[in-house]
Amino acid sequence: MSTRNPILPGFNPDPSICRVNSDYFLATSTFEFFPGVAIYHSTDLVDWVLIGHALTRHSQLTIRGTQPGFGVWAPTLRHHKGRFYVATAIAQGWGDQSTTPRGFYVSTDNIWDDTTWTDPVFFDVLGIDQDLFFDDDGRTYLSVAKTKNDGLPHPTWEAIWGVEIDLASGRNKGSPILLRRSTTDSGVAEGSHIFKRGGWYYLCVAEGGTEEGHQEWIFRSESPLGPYEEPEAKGFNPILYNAPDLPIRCTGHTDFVEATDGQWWAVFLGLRPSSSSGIAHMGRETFIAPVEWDSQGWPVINGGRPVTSEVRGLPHSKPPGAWTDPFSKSGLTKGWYHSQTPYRKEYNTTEREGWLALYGNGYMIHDSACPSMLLRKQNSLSGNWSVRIDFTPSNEYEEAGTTVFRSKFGFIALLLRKRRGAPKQVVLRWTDKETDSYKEIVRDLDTDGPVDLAFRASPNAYTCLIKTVEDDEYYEMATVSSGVLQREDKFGSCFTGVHLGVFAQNSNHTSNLVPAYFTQISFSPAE
Ligand code: 6LW
Repeated sequence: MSTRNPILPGFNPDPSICRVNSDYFLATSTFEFFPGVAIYHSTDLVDWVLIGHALTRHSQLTIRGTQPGFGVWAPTLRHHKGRFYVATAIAQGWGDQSTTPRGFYVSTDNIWDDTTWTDPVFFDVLGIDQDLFFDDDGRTYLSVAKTKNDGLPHPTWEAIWGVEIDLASGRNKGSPILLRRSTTDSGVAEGSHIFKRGGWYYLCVAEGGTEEGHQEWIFRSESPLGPYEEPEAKGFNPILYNAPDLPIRCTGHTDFVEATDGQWWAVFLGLRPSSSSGIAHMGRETFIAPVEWDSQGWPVINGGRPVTSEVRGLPHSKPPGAWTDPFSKSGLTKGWYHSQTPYRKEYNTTEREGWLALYGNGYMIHDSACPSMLLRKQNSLSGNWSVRIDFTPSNEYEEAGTTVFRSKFGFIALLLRKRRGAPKQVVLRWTDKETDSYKEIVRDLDTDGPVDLAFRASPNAYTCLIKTVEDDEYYEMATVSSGVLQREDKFGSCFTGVHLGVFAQNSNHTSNLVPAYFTQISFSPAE
């Protein structure tokens, strides 16, 4: 029996997993997107359903003007005495040590209801990738990646520190203790998780940086705060590493879970770069591999072999199905994101039956605050995304359309606008790294009625299409390389993944007078 990796295709980095009886829950990081920390559920580790988010309110997550690649970083998801805990941090950007994130946890006794997560309880130790470990004796430990106090503008997360905390207040109960300082060339140690098996406390650490050197190391101790030792066998670490010439690479940032049948599994992130553009525009996705324990009690991931798309020992996975949102009056289906925390709700599904009404605000999709844009993670490299739009701009500043959106540095937009004294136009606009600006193709439209806009996605490019409702065939505006979706010169360019979405915007820094209406928004995977 085999299943296909990744188990969570599309933008799903930094997975953290826990099991409650026969239910598995998995959290992934969401960066500058809102709501924050995606939570998935599965009963077989193969088919996962998004059940909600841990950070859905301004009091939990306010990110505005946050640069791409910052925002909500790696979470840890744990279950303890009937409550679920998500620990994470919000990275605001590089600057100096004063911008080091202050981590926190939120908790709930009902993971199925987003509204029940508490407000943040902040920790004392600054850092990233907060991990909570609940020991059998009732004590709680925080482990966290810290930087060197060297004042560099780009701090290196170089060591994992641990401390016992008071769970209710989040406060330290002692001084933090160094658990592991990276010995890899990159000097990076992050993404720690502590778990217990057979009397040993295990500490797993993501080392080598998140790009090509990414790998996972394991240590163990008789006590949660160490000292942690390495396996005696030389070269046992890293326990997970895929070389940069493999189709799946940058594997690491692992969390472990014991299944109901006693089999252990590792979940971790990885990249699948396209053969022609060389970039992985889907971003860091969630993968799984079986874990065996050797005679000395050390974990061996995937039999010590590199991770591939085939996973032995799990039921067959269903490929992602076709998706659409009926836009019922009760609201949107789960899985829509904003870029950044919205100032107010700019959409409704009530004013026109079966349609989404989107009111453009004064931010454009290339701005860093919260544009009026609704996004979904693209969950298959190939597929067809289409939307029907009904939009009659009331002036030349108002625009609305659909987008392939990685970040303000990398997007493709297919939009409608009106020029003074001229007919309505369709504009294909995309980011151009050479000029640090945009490229455009413009075409006049001879209809005032609704039109269909579509992207045909392949692993290497997006074909951008338009047709009127009466036309049978789409007209091809152009095919744009997926390479435009990544700016290697920008920090964290591989941290996030691509979305498909709709937007309305105004180039005169004010809100639109009329809404853009959307219906029949759908994505049909073709892999
Ligand atoms: C994550 C950290 C990392 O918190 O990137 O490169 C951050 N390493 O482990 C975002 O995924």
